[in-house]
Amino acid sequence: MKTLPLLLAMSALCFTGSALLRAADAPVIKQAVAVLHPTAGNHCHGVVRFTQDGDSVKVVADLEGLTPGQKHAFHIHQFGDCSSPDGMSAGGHYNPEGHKHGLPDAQERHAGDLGNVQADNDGKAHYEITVNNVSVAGSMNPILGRGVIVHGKPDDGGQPVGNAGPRIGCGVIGVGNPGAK
Ligand SMILES: [Cu+2]
Ligand SMILES: [Zn+2]
Repeated sequence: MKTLPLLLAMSALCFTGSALLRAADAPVIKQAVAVLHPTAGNHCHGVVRFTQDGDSVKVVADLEGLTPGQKHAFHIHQFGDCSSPDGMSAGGHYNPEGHKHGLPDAQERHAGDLGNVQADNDGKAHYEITVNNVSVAGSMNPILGRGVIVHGKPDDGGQPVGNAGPRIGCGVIGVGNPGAK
């Protein structure tokens, strides 16, 4: 009676095959979005989009309610938690690799260190940066579910977190809708 072992072997093969297929067919999340809302007493709001392109992530931010003519620190923070009125619930800078803080041109920096946005005279900012030290939802420093914070002051690159002052805007990074504009 050799049917049973054969059946077992066949079902094992089928199982392995379908598991492999499932891994290969799993939809890869390439777009993420964070909608920022002001923390208590502030006015910062806007939309930040993240797009995976190969090993890089392009970040495009459109923000309002900033201090006219001023730079504002712009970071990914550890937690996608904007529940506290001052934004402190988002935790520290997203830093899974245990680096020191830095501006984007520094070789050593936190994964979440996205530098500064520059507000125009109307308190609006458009900012684009492409980084290769995070992924949207890949194995390298995935950002999905983390927080985005805009600060009241510029990030000067100093330790430990850039002297960026209070948190004026907070958003959670979610799965983006590729069809949204
Ligand atoms: Cu920050
Ligand atoms: Zn940092």
